[in-house]
Amino acid sequence: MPETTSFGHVVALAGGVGGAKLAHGLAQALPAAALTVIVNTGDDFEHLGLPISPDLDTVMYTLAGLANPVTGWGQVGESWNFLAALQRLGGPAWFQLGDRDLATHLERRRRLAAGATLTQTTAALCRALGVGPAVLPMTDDPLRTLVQTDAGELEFQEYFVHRQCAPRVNGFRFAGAETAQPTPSVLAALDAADLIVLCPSNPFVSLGPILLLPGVSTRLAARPTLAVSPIVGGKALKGPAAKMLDELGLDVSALAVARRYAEAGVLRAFVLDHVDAALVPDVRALGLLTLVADTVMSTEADRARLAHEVLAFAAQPLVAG
Ligand code: FO1
Repeated sequence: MPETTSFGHVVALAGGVGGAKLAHGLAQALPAAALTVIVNTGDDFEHLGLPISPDLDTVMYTLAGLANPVTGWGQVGESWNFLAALQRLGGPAWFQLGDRDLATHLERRRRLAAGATLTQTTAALCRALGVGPAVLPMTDDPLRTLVQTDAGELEFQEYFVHRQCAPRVNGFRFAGAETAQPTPSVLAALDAADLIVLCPSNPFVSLGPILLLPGVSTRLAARPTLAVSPIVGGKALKGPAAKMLDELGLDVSALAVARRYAEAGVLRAFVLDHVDAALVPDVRALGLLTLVADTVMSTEADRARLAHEVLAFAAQPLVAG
């Protein structure tokens, strides 16, 4: 039974697997109607003629209790007949689409082709899978993350999955950012938020695209907003965040992430792991409140525990203060 809290509404901003885990913890700690998860769509791409929204699906499967516990993406108990058959035909198998997952992409395509927006499509898929909290794509417009590397400018999934993050990164470009708008539901959720949580997602490619949408950063700056570090002990728990920080000439530390958000003016508080407790004075010097917690979410219980700790912390200095 979710515990009621003093929060009217919590909005979480999430990208891939780490973000989905904290969103799941928040979903365990809050009534479903009190949580909205805004999700990055910069990683979306078309593959085999299908619209793939990896971060939306990772959040949706995680909140539905269907996520593959080993990879964090895709579904648990997946079978791979489609992929094997595709490979036999000489088709591209570098992006692994399981049989169950394939149904998600086909159904998404059917709904989009019938004229539904990505927001409406995501809501329908989430409803069908029993996901309680609102899961919102950051935009219904095309916005695509391009990774600028020593091997040229690469589409995100080409960089991330096909080349396994091997090329050296020197920047990012967000194609479509000039025109992409956050959806009205995203802006309404942010306007109604009593607390905004930046989940432990990659600050460049997972949360970066959400923050650059018009009106998002100003709303974050005007609300109680905190971030949970995706870097623990100088390492990313998952994904290329640490490698990107290093290749961009930044410190590979939780402090560098706090600094990035603080410089963007979007943050009041930062949550860092016990192993990084020595960084607290430097994070405070950025003008941020700090919470030191066990931020590593190895089990489902860890997700709920961290969510409860974050909510309890935020109830004091960020909302009442
Ligand atoms: N990540 C991989 O590392 N390899 C894959 O083959 C892969 C397939 C895949 C299929 C569907 C989906 O929703 C996600 C998938 N991911 C895969 C994860 C995904 O590409 C990344 O986690 C995100 O884009 C980064 O947040």
